[in-house]
Amino acid sequence: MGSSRVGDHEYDYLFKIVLIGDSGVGKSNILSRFTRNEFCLESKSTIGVEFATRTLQIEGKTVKAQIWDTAGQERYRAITSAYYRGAVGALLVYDITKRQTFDNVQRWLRELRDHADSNIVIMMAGNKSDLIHLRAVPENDGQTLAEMEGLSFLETSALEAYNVDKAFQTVLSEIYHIISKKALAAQEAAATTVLPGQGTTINVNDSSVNTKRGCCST
Ligand SMILES: Nc1nc2c(ncn2[C@@H]2O[C@H](COP(=O)(O)OP(=O)(O)OP(=O)(O)O)[C@@H](O)[C@H]2O)c(=O)[nH]1
Ligand SMILES: [Mg+2]
Repeated sequence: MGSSRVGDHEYDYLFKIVLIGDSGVGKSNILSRFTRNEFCLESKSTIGVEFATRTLQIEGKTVKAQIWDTAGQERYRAITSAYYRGAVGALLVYDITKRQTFDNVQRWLRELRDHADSNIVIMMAGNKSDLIHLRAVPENDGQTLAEMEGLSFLETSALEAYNVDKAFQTVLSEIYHIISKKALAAQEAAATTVLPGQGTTINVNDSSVNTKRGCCST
């Protein structure tokens, strides 16, 4: 399948990824670290929905990751169905210094089950791994839960830029593998059933989105 052209950028695939998790776990800083290599110690709670993109190479393909971010706090959250629509990956973040944010992971998984595609690829991230002296969730607890729920898992630090790229790269590679397998299956089906093959481009509707940016902006 050929490349798509959007603006000046060429890419083979566009994948929408959503950030979820309790308020204050570091979702917006993970996003700014990954897309702009920025970190902000005094960031404010997100209001509404923001997104940012980064294009990278996955197994020789140009993949544009479009990452959506919203507030963890219920009252600030954008309408959930629109947020999850078209998402092929999710980064479910908790804070290793706040047990409650880990206990709430199950709630976020339920929300994904209710609103997102059932094949969505999920990475759980235990963020703020730099705050070792304040640790309230052992890494092993994260690992165990991830295995139980069939999720990928990494501890990350947006502050130290630790495992942030790896977390996204892992999700994007996994999505790419699923998509390319599907494309292959579709090709095989087309060869045997005379039906036209299925496309492989993942499109997301990016209208009605607030794209406010900037560290520590009010
Ligand atoms: N030490 C440390 N602090 C972090 C890290 N990531 C984020 N923070 C801090 O945690 C606070 C909350 O970070 P945000 O990125 O705004 O959290 P959020 O999940 O987007 O919060 P909501 O938008 O309210 O849902 C800020 O003060 C950040 O500086 C990290 O890896 N290490
Ligand atoms: Mg935020």
